Amino acid sequence: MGEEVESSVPRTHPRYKSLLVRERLIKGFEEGYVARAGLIAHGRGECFDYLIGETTIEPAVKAIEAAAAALLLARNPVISVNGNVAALVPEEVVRLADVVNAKLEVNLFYRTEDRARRIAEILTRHGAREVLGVDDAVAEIPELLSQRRKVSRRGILIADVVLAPLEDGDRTEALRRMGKSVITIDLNPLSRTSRSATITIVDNVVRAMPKMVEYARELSTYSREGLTDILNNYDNNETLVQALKHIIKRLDELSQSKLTLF
Ligand code: PTJ
Repeated sequence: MGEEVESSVPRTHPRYKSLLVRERLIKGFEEGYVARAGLIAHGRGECFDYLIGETTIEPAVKAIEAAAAALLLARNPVISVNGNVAALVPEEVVRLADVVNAKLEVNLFYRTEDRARRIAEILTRHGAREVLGVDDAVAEIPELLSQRRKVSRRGILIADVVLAPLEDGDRTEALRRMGKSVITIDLNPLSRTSRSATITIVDNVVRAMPKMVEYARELSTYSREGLTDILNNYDNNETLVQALKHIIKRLDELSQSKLTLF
């Protein structure tokens, strides 16, 4: 995760880690680069994380592996960065871009030029050599009305694989219609994004991103055939089914007092 934030939360608090993540987003909001709706989106994510058990489940590990393979195989991979991602995992997105040789592009649902510039500055501070999507977001994704339609000609417009954590369903569908593979990270296995992405990692971005870097490093030693095998054996529908089954089983066990919550 990014730089430490000043926190009034005592380290002994049982939900210390989760509260620190919240504070990081609040700080990003106060600094003007996390959208107001980003705070709400995070609350929705937290709710699903509770149901999942705040851990990286097996279907997510499979999706992370497939995602790393897809990024390594891509001709023009792009990592799309919004306000929440910049607040929570700036260092990891820069590292991942390095390992898989991807471009970094700021792409915002609630776009303002000020927010885009601030996010690019954060990525640069964490070591990014180039950040697209600020002054060069002059191309448009067809049939998309939100501000997310504004993309770089050298980035998302020509990408074959786009990693877009915490994405919205409309853009995922629009990118798929353009023939691109979309990898998303979304704690909600029922969201339109989760359902329409090529690869859905049902996990918290703060756990999934460091794991993606790890897997990408390991898989970067594989042959193209080895990576293609991983990708061909991946089934996104099955991943979503398994994530839902995990939640059902967990809630069933909790409701019979077979598990403790934390
Ligand atoms: O920075 P901007 O302007 O691009 O805006 C970003 C937000 C996130 C506000 C915007 O994309 C948005 O409104 O997203 P949604 O439609 O609320 O979707 C966010 C999805 O991410 C929801 O399904 C949440 O459950 C999920 N989510 C929230 N926090 C996390 C998460 N998934 C993984 N890790 C999280 N920490």
